[in-house]
Amino acid sequence: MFLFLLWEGDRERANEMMNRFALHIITPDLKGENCFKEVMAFAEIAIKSRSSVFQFRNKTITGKAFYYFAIELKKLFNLFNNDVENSSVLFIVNDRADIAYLAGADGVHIGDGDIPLSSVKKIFPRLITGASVSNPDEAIKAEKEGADYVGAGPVFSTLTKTDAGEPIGLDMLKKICHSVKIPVVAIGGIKTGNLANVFRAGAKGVAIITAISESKDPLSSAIEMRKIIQKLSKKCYY
Ligand code: TZP
Ligand code: MG
Repeated sequence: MFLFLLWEGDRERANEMMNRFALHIITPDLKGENCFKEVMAFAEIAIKSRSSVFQFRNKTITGKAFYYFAIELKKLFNLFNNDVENSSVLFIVNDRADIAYLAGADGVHIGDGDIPLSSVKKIFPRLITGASVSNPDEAIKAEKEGADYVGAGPVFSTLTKTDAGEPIGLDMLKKICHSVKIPVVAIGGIKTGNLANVFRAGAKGVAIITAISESKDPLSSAIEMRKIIQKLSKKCYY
């Protein structure tokens, strides 16, 4: 009986982990006068599709605008997360740990050009911290320095991040997944058609921009992705 309860507990924890990082919806580099509305619409898609993570990313607006958008996004997530039992969307800010902290976001996602992971963890220990990696060495280093998850990519070719380098491919993704215990989230060129291969390689989640931003019906696309991922993740765990 005790053993059974233990196993049930493990399964619940595995499920929780799986859902926590399973589907990240990331904003594209929106700009112009409708930018704010479009960012909020993206957040609503993450909420309505019951995605796990909404990541606010924008390389084009000022730090001040980024800060104010993050504050407004936090208000939206507060409203939603107070409303819904047992389900919430993690709010993660790209690049800026300071803004993530000031806005009260759940976490920050950092890459090579940002405040180093070890400093983020020291100064902002409360923030869930993700780090971008493209090989096992980087993933192992990020795990040692306290990353909660790594974003691995670009797995496939993408037009979104022109400086992302050559696609790492599924074999490298698999190596990264084997190299660390923290969840690996695949990014770059992820579509409904390659989800199965990505999860088979060991990813615990995916992060998407184009699959939503270029969709004719972004909400339906996000829901479809989430449903496929739910099925795939179950296959991986049971
Ligand atoms: N990092 C690697 S690829 C990428 C980022 C932020 C962009 C997302 O890719 P896509 O193909 O638009 O979903
Ligand atoms: Mg960055």
